[in-house]
Amino acid sequence: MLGNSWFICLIRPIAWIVFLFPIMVGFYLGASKDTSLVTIIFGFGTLFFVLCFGFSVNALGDEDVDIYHDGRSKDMILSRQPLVRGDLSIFQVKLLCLLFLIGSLLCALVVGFYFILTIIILDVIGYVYSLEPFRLKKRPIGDIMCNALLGVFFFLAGMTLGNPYLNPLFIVTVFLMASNFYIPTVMTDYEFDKKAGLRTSAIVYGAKQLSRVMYLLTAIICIFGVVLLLSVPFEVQIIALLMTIYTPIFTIITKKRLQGNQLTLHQNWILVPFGCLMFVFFCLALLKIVA
Ligand code: GPP
Ligand code: MG
Repeated sequence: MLGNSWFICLIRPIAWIVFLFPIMVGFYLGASKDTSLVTIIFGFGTLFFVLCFGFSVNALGDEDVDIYHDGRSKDMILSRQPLVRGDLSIFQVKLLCLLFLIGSLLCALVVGFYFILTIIILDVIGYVYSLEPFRLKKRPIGDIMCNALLGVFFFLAGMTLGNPYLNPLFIVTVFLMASNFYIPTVMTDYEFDKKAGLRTSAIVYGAKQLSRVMYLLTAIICIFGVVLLLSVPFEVQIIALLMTIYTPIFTIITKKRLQGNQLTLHQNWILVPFGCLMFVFFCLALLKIVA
């Protein structure tokens, strides 16, 4: 069955939704009549390889943690990853990672300079987040920073497929939003990461501190959202409005589902809204291109 194939379990396309959302928002903002079909095909081809690379190196680095996972709050039961089950050897996964990396760089060459730059940065963050000697996912703050930067650079990658709209306040808001949406995912991993002996932000600071950070981030995001609503073009206002409405809802739900240091939050609180919105923004981008 496709859903259980080793390839799908390695690359985890359902989990990509988290990153496809900022990509589509960026793609929508940058899209214009000048965006060519070749750019779209090679641009999305590149992003496919980057996502394959990021998730494969993550599987490579996380074998020690994934072995404990039972499916909670994730797109799949991670203990069924091909490396954990022995369907693939470490050498085979390393080889696939190398192919994905080369694929991402070659496809990006067709698109343009700024796009290549964002892709190199994304590949580097994917590597340092998951693999030793860096493995920033096991360092407090490092885990949040990497994911927040992934959110920003996936957004910029989507946008550099067309004409970049570089509003510093908007980019900072994307960064803060990505941080706010990542924090609960590190809280849901608390039990497995602790068993594996990792020192993530959730383990070092505890859920109470991180919830306070989420409240602070939410307040700042809402303030910036209102400033953006009052100062940016209509197409950016739509995004600012969505950010300002959904961020506090998400933060309150997270707080309600917290018991001690363990958060039980269904993955669909992120995957469903992000999945629907990414589809809407993709369609809106195509409309801008063909209209
Ligand atoms: C999942 O991380 C993987 C990533 C955030 C890396 C993606 C990188 C790219 C360049 C696409 P995780 O280990 O925190 O979560 P999980 O436990 O789901 O593997
Ligand atoms: Mg992992």
